[in-house]
Amino acid sequence: MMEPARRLAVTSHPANESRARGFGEALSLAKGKHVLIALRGHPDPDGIACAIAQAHIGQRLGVAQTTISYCHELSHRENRALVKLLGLELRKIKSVKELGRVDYLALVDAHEVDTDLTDAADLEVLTIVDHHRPVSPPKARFVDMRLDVGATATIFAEYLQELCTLDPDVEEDRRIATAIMHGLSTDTDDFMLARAGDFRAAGQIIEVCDRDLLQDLSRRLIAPTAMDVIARALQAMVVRRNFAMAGVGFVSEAERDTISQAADFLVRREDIDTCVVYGIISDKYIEGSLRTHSPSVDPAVWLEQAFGTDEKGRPFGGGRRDKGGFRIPIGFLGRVTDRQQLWQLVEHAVRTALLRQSGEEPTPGLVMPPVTPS
Ligand SMILES: [Mn+2]
Repeated sequence: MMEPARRLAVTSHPANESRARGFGEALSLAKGKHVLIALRGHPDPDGIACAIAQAHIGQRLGVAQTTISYCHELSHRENRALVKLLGLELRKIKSVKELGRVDYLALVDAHEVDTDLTDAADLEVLTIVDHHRPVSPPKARFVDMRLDVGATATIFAEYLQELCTLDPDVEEDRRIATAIMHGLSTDTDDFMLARAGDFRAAGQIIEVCDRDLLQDLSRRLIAPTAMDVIARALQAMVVRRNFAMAGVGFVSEAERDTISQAADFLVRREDIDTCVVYGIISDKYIEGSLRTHSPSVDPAVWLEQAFGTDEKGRPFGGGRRDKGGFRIPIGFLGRVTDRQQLWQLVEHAVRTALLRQSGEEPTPGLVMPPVTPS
């Protein structure tokens, strides 16, 4: 019993110290050089936080310049808020050549260069720090891949601890700590999925965080388009016992994830445990999201029972634990020019399927609230 207790008191393990040292040694190779941290995909808080932590450590170790780049849209509202609140300068590039001379590449929260970033092939990858399972063996001077952490930010919290301890009295240090904490909490679903190492890292970093800024960052912003879809969902919502459903009409491809955001919102209603929000995406598909707290609803099974399978036997829907989604092509019907009529057809079919599945017989005269096609 004594052994675990004693181990808990130790804040850094020898193995971690040497990994931090290895990382520091690799960065020292770039003394006086220009390092490009190329974020992969749509940058998320974990990747962004790790990039600024690496830039900070690099600066301490004599790296002349660190550029943080990305090549896909900074899509999520929260990520734009993060960049804005932290006053970050991220460069959106398609080719490394846009940056002039770059000496080394570095990857954080990823182990491969984004396939959409061109002219990166000739550059040496200096460091790779990531927590995703590698598809191919990562190649770099220094590699730290850990599958037992919930966020790459956890690894950087350790590096910071070993290589340049953050000072709560320095504004810049507080911003970095706050970003790391935010990356940690978003990647671990607010610590629900966090592992021991993530909690240790959070414990180390919390005293340096700017609590006000952290609160601003975690205030989940809602895009106007999402709010609009949520409003439509509220207006159209039909509640039957503990089940709610809402058809939101036409939604563009770019705004498809507003449907799941609306479902996230509706399921919080006190008197229900399961909800489905659906709409027509780009006149091509009926798409919907299911959210449930019910112990008896398995989203994948529930959706398959409601909507069945396509001609190849693949279910239209899938899911896990407390969420699911479905997508049904509307094919030829998409050509209907009267959108109001098309929506009514879809609305009727989906409602009938959902009510049957939720154990209710559809009422013939079910009111269909008007839905403004967007
Ligand atoms: Mn991550």
